[in-house]
Amino acid sequence: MENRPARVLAIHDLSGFGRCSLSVILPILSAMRVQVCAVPTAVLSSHTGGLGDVEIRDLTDFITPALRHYERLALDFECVYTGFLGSPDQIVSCLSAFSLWKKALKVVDPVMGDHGKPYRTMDAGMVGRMAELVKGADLITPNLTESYLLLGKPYDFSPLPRGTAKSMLARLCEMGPRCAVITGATLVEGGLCNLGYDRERNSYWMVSCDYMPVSYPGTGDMFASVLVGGLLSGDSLPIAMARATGFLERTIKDTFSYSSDPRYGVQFERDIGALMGHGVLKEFTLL
Ligand code: PXL
Repeated sequence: MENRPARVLAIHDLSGFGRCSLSVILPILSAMRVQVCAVPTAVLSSHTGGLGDVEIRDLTDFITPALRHYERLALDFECVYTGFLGSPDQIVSCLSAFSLWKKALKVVDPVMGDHGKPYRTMDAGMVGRMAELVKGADLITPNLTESYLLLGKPYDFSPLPRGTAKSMLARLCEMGPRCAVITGATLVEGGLCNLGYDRERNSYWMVSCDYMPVSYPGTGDMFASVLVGGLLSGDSLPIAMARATGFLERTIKDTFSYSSDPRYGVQFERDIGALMGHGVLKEFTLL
């Protein structure tokens, strides 16, 4: 019997500075006793969120040959986890990873935008291709902006009534995945929270958190990584959501207290030990 930690194939970019994508996914999942096999889709000197001219090397032609290598090695992955993708070809490679590792938990973080706006690299064509990837996923983790993009609806800045939030979750799951988690939603009835839905159980969940008047890049990557780590360690969906929300709330508050440059990301290094024990679990409730 092969006794080893759970193994994740992580297809994301590597941004050197600014604490996002593989720079946070690798340490977080390792701290949660999960092995990460990183397939970088591009290497960037930093994230693209306001740090000036970024050096970028696209690695689209690396992804499929790397997957073939893992196939030759007959490697098993318990999870395939995709994030920021720069071109339709990269999405095709992610789809081939899904068909190579059919039994893996397929997690798609459909990174496309934030604060009501798509990122510069996201045109309508890419949004359509991302929807194809979402179709093949078991779990998706869009923020509110990405949820509206996937649903083809204009962004609405007003707080969501509970019923609207539930129908958005249900419609995201009608696109294909069994589970959807919408991050950073503001509810009329309950402030800032993360919302989840499991289509097979028809259960809706929410985890609330304190709002800080600041926005850091990479928080979606950090949230989805803790969520994946929790699920691979046996957490239920609401418990994994509570674990991820608790860790993000703790690290965001700590970072805000140091008044660092928000573009430098969340200072999770001091708190990462919390992921090795029982974590910073929040309360979860039914939505
Ligand atoms: O965290 C999302 C993300 C991933 N990768 C790159 C980014 C961003 C967000 O700005 O710029 C390169």
